[in-house]
Amino acid sequence: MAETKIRKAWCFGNNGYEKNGTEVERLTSVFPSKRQLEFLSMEYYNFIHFGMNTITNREWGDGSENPEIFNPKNLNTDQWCEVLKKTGSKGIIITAKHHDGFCLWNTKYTDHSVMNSPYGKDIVKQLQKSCEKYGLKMGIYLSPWDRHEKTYGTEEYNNFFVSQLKELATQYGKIFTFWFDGACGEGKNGKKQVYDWERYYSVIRELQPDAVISICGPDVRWIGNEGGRVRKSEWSVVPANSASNEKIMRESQQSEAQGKKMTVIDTDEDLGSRELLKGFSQLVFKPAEADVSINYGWFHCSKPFSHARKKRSAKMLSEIYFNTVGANASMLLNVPPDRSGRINKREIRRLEEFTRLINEPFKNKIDCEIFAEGEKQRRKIDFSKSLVFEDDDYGFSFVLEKSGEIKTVVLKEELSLSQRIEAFEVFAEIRGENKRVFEGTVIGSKRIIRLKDSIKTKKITVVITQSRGNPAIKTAELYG
Ligand code: FUL
Repeated sequence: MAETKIRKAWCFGNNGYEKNGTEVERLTSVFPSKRQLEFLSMEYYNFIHFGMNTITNREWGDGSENPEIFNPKNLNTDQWCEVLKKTGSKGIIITAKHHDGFCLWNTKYTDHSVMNSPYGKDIVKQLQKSCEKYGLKMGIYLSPWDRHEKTYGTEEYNNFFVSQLKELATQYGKIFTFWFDGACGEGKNGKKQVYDWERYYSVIRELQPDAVISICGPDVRWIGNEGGRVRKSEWSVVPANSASNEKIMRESQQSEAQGKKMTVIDTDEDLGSRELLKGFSQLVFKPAEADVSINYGWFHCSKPFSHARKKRSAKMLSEIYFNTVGANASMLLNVPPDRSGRINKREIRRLEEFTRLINEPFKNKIDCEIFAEGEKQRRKIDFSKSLVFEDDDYGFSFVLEKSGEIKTVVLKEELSLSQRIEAFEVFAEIRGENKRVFEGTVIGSKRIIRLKDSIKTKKITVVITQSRGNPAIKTAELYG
């Protein structure tokens, strides 16, 4: 970190990697779809795990639960939306059906639903209305694995699943994601289902063309754990088979008890470096999403000493936010309502503190001039449109009117041109010398750089040291 000389590697040698050429063209011709870009702009949104398990204090029901026991007395989807909207959410994904097969909507295809419970109302419909009222998007978690449905394990189940999917895709307004869990994909209870994924996907593409299909789907990549961990470099251009449904199902939760252990990830694992991609002919754009729960369980648990009830602290959650949203991954935070049907004070307090912590670094935006720094020329820019580097540009700098304290730099890559940037460094001018204060790898949809020590400077320079073709920055901001 003691580096004081700006390394203009992108212009001179690109760390030994080709700047252009056929391989670079191959990699940079993998683009996000419009629906993926729209999804990426959400950054942070919530899961609501709610259903039969909330009543029985379980994480995985077995499908034999009697709908008679489902009667949340105070269920209020407006309250969910109010709490989540206030704490920064952009959308809510509801467990319309979890593995136990109990449906939260008015479905024609099974009796195992809210409509046959004493509660008797369509919860997905209520949530749709509340989301519209509070300006939130709605997403659907529909568990492929169904422990109640008799046809599970036969071809007939695919028809059943498609019928349910069609109901959800046509009667509940615009859906931003269909979230297909990989859990127990290999089947348990002696039944193995051959899922007709392609058929599910074509139904969604036809009925909800703007929705992304997540996890066991082509658009959003499960990060591979449920503890909010991300890799050192989270790539969005990856080999097609590194995110295949078979792999996801193998690595997903395999038993109720295993829920406790779903936090492991190899943070050095390489999913998208040039060395790796060279060996793969089929590449896809598949950005990462980290799903994590506010407690250690996914469903609200009212048993005092249960592991599932244990809290993740606001501080811990805010670090997960900076390491996901701030490092090219989306954050899907689960906030489960309690058995009365409301989000509990216990969760609300932590959410409020979490929001305070994640907003803290962005209170003081620094107004300054920005210059593209080239070997031959220096030109003023303003990010009203993206900065696409010229061949001799090595970076860009923020120039303050007078020396000020800098704590945070936020960068976004222009992903409509693919993910190009592989390495970058940040320098601060201190007593006339450029001192390297940060070095990183990917930028992607967003990179939040919290500088270790707050720095007093008049000039911050961001240098791109390695890139696949000319780097392209969408926005760059500085905070004190
Ligand atoms: C897992 C499921 O088994 C959990 O119950 C939860 O729904 C989580 C989001 O995905 O695979």
